[in-house]
Amino acid sequence: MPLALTRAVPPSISQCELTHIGRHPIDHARAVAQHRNYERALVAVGCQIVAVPAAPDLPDSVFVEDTAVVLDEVAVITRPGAASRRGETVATAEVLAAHRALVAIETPGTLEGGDVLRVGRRLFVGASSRSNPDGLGQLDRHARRFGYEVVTVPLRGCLHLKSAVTLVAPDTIVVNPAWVDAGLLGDLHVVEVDAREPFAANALLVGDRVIFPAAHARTRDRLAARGVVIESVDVSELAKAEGGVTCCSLIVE
Ligand code: CIR
Repeated sequence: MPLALTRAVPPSISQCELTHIGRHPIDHARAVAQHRNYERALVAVGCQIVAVPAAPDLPDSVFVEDTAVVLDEVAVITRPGAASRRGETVATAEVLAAHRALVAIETPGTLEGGDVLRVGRRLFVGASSRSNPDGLGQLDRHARRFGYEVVTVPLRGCLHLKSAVTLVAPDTIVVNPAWVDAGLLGDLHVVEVDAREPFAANALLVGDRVIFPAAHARTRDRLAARGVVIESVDVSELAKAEGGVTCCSLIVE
């Protein structure tokens, strides 16, 4: 059974980092309720939840995905590009130490897990404002030992690679073509987001099911038409913090 590491929505979430969207009030209680439903969806797709101890004073700590890249053989603890997020990694490392050998991205490298998309033995890594060439180089050295190839992917206008593209089946991606060139990810089936739903390219594949935001109904219909089985979740409050469905968990297969 895969584990899903999650971390509570902190009361300080309104002070979160924002890069490409404007600031709107976040209802903490509503965000907590949505996060609980998200955890239920993780259980529904077969995960066992493991809680990373809460960090009330770290505004983005719910977005646990960014703190590590978990491979079958090793977990790479990141060094987030956002300085306000660097304190988040210690607790993730402590939890992951029970499940994987650990290595870490060291200064001056930066890397955030939201930039890393694994497709088989290839790790596509977004050249975002959060993940710098030194960080990508360190990931390459760590992952290469286990036979992974690291491929840098240019982005335009979005936070992370997984804002722009994610897997919805082992051979199929959902992509926002305005933010990334899907052709750079190799020979995969491509489902484009509806142009009115730019944030709909962030989907969380677990086993053969996909956790997907309820807000993006048009893209959801496109995915369903391709046979993708969807577990719908309302994550509207977390979206105001520029987070999506991959960001709120770290899946340990
Ligand atoms: C940030 O800007 O770091 C957070 N407010 C959102 C992080 C979202 N994480 C992700 O896409 N993996």
